[in-house]
Amino acid sequence: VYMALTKNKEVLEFVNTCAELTQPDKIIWIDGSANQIKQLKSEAVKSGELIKLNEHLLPDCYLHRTAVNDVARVEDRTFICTANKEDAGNVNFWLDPKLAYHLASEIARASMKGRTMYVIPFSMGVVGSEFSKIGIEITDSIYVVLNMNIMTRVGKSCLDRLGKTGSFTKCFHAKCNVDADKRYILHFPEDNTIISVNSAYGGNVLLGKKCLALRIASYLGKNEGWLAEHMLILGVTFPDGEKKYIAAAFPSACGKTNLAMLIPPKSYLERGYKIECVGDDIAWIRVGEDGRLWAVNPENGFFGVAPGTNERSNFNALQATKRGTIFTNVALNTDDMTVWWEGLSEHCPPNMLDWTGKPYDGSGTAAHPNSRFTAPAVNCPCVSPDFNSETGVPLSAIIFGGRRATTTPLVYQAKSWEHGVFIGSAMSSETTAAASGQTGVLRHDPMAMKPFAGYHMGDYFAHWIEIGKQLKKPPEIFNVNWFRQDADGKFIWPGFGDNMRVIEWILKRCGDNPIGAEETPIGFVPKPDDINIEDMNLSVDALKEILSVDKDKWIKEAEEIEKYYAETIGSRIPDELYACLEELKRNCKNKKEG
Ligand code: OXD
Ligand code: MN
Repeated sequence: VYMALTKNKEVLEFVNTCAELTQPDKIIWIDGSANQIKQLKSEAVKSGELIKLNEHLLPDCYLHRTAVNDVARVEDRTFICTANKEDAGNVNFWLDPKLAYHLASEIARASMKGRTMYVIPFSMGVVGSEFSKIGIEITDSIYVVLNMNIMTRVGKSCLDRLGKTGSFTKCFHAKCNVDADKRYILHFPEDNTIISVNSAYGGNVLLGKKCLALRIASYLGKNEGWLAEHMLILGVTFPDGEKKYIAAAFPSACGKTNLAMLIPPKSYLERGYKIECVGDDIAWIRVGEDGRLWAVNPENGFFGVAPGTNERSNFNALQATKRGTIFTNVALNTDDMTVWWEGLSEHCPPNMLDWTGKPYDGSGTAAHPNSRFTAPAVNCPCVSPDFNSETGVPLSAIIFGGRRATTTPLVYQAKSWEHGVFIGSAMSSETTAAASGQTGVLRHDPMAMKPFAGYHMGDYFAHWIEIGKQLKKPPEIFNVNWFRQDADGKFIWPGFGDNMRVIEWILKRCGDNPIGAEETPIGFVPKPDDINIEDMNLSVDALKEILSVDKDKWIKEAEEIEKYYAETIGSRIPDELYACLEELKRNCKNKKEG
């Protein structure tokens, strides 16, 4: 017996069906009140699911440890379940929907016996905005409730918004026994449904994030004429007060949170430049009535990678974690009940428990390489005043980027929208700890959406081409690579705040009077003089080196792209992209002969 917070029949049916299947002892509807959240936190501390941190130094902050087998997204256990296998595409794993529902039901059956089932009504985007989407997440994890409460807008207002008949994404999560062999992250785009079993790691279980706001939303976006992208959104204020916005796609753990919150170098601050953060991971993008692209961040918090975050690398993110934050799989300083991770300070303090809870003896890392903070966006000192804007912000530029030790220059610009889509489609990056599997392996990750496109990648490219046709003022499209290495394997470009120098060039290439650039076989590259390296520890030669385009390498790159198109993505790739590929090959050859 419980108090339902809604009269919406579909919601009630969903909740009842889940309860009948999983047989929880109790059902609690999350109303979003501060009181209820407080109660859940103290319950989680009692059960050991959360460890309360130093109230003075880190007010309202907690540490959570996952099972050791459950520390990252599991891409090989993540499925798109469409009626026709072809519609999921070759990049996604596919399961027959009937089979998938059956499999998940058998795994989840009676799994909440002796547990509480929570019903979380949540909104991706501002509650009530016509661009927002409502979801209902069922879960047996307090950790999920408390994280969703940071990452999304949660509570009764979402149900009120639905009313009696509104439709929503059905999100079901059961942690079961966290059995890695029975872990499934299932998406049913045609039914607007998500099922996640046997995990309790953020990316697999905070179903509003990757599952709804990217995989399901990308599918909805294709049908409804908009884009759901793995992109940060940042605003740049110029010394004269003008403001421009950029969205940027990078694979997981390649610095999206750092770029979104960057603090410009001193000389830029003195001239009056300012960066503000609209989002650090996801952008929902629409064509505005003015023929420009407009972007909103559907999330309400940051689920950021902890290692490497410090005062210098990302002061703003660190500040955001100082209150109301849940840390996952970081190390615990038992002297003062604060947290630590590699890179937070140069030396590891004594008396640490590692991320598994064992005394840290200096072997391995103290924090897991994919340890995270879940922090409310309002905590961030540079959060944009447009953060809650319903229309979002107009985009002047779109940036693609990845980790590439060689080949890809610091920055280059596409010649057209179609060419920009081609550049995004051809992205590759070295893998990171955000997903399980080997790190440092070069893999294709088109538009940083390889793990997140909820439908056929070829159709996804075609949708991008289609959107471009509707634009009167398309944003300029760029590719950046902060990760070029020298012969000794050291990064040449310092990155972080100095990336502002590249942002400055990018924005000078947008608008009505762009500055000049050098045309190369792959697109426009800055004239070395046009990248400001004043007060920087970088020689002109080093800058020239990372701006250089090696035609032999690009001939190989083009062959690699062609192979990827043919062998991995397969059919449905729009002709426009093949035309760009042919042009790239031609350019590399011509310039070589010439
Ligand atoms: C993330 C990811 O958590 O991309 O944002 O893995
Ligand atoms: Mn991400």
